[in-house]
Amino acid sequence: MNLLHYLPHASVQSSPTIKNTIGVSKSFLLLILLILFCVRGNAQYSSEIEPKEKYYQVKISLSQYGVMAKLQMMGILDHAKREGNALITVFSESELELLRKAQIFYEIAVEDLENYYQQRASEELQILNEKGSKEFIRGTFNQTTTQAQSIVPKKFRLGNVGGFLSINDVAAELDSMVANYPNLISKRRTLGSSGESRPIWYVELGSESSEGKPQVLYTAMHHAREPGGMMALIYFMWWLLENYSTDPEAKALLDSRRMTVVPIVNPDGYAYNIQNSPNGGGLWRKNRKRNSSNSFGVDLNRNYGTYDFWNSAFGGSSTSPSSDTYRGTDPFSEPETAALRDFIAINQFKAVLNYHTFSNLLIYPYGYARRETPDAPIFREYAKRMTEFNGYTYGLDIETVGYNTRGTSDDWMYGDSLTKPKMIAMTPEVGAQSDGFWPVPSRITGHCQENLLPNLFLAWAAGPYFATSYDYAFIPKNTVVSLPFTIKNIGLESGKKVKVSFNSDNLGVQFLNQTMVFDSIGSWESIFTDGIKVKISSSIPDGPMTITMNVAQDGGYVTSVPYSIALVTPLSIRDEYSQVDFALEQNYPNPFNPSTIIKFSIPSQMQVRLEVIDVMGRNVVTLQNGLMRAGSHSFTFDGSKYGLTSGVYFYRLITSGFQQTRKMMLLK
Ligand code: 0X9
Ligand code: ZN
Repeated sequence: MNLLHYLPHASVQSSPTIKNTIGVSKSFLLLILLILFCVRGNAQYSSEIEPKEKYYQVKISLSQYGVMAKLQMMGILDHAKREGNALITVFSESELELLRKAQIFYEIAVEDLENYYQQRASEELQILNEKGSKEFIRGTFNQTTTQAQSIVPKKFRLGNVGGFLSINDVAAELDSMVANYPNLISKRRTLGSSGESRPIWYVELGSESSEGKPQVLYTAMHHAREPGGMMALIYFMWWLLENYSTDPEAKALLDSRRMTVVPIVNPDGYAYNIQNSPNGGGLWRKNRKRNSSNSFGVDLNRNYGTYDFWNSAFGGSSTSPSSDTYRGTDPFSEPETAALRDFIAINQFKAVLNYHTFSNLLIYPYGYARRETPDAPIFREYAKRMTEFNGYTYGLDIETVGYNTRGTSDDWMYGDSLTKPKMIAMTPEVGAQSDGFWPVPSRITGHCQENLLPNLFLAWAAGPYFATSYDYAFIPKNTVVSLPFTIKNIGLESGKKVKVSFNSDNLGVQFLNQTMVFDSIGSWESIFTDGIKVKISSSIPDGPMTITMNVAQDGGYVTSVPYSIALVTPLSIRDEYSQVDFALEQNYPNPFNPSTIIKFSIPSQMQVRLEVIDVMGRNVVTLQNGLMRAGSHSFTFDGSKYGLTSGVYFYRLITSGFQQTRKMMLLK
């Protein structure tokens, strides 16, 4: 990487204008203009005539009566952040005009945001160049789970647009991936053309054996001023490719998933920004469609169908062509969104991430309404896992960005189940509030790193993917006990022959059976079992200890989770005269409705825990947890108290000398 590349151009060359062409006759000029106009082919797209928009960071006081509702209905919010009783957001000059018309008062926080970004980046580049430090530019971010995940791919590089790769750079990167790893990535292909006839590229990652395997889609740059998402995807691709031969996770993913990447959905807007601001900082958001009213651009993330989403009564996009969130004349009126729609129709994507920047968020549908989807449990679970390490805030639009949005990619990709299969669609917003649209170069790599795990996770989730859980238990030594656990397929496809195994490198741990194979576990199905039997030698001291639970995922990748237990010495002095032994009886009646009796006996006074759990292994109620006298005991379990549905439940007795689980059935 050559740091000189990052130096801002010494002087920005001004393009030749009519003024420079002194001495040429007027009619000749007109002719040239006419030719230029026709050669362009598409009169709807023309960037020459329009004066460049100016962008401001604006502060709007929310103490103005009804201002939030007004803004929402105008649909012009795109990057709003609440700070105390004010809203900080980015508006163009045209949008400030709309605010004035609507009599909304605002304060200007940053006068020329584009200039602010450029200054900031060039100052850092200046320092970096003096220091000659490469490491700094690469940034560091180590909140990843595996060793391999924490290492920046060798081939990953920054570009010249304020540290971001240009359109040509992206093409070169994709082609270089293909040249280096021809068996792991398809050639750079085109899924459609932009309004100004630029190709919208995609590549497909996956080894030969991934043919026909679950498909997942990644896109970036619906918005021209948000190159951070594109960088995160280029980084992700290099990571997979470079680690295929050494890292089991990279290998398993490339062998068992098909990952399609569309790095630049809106090439016209990005080209426009690069043309106007070659060193980064350009703030154009939309595509470059010439609207009939002589303004430019449609917000591609407000232009998706269905009609009902696009036209939602809750607002969330603008009908003013000059607004940055202009929705266009119809759903899919734009060639870029139409191309993605058609591309999705001929594929079978299970899940998708549509990258945006910024605010450290992970957003899921619906955007058009203030409510979650029927798949809220899936979205929540995924978002929770995907943000576990990067700490992004997740939720609905209104819970994250704070406004609702209509006509977004996610609502259509998820919610239109008539024209294509349902996709689990989410939007990461990369980078902190202070990074803004054009983070300084030293921050870019960190942003890519912090989104690697979410990218990997979603690829896993597109197929079968298993998570295990258990309840922390105390178990006696020198006794055969069963280890209860739950295995849940949190992936979007069912899995076959799923192997779970336990191991410990402690010689005092003796497994009677170490492995269980589950023939088939459907998507989102979970199975509770206590089928693993273990005996722990009394030579191991009392206290907490960990054994490892391993799940063989798709492609042979093994995920391991620690299973923690507390070891206790079984009561050695049994009450010699005790008439009773340990026993947990079958409940009566069974099946039951709504209540049943659970009886057990213990030979001496001891700590006892008796609990009811559901098939997912979740605790329904702990009926007893404490010291009890020797003899038999009986508890009534009343299912109606816990709002239970009909089905199988378990009750479990755990004491320092004995442990057993039994099944019972609630039949309503
Ligand atoms: O407003 C947008 O389009 C996105 N924010 S941005 O600042 N990058 O423009 C957020 C849209 C997210 N909505 C859903 N994915 N539902
Ligand atoms: Zn965006």
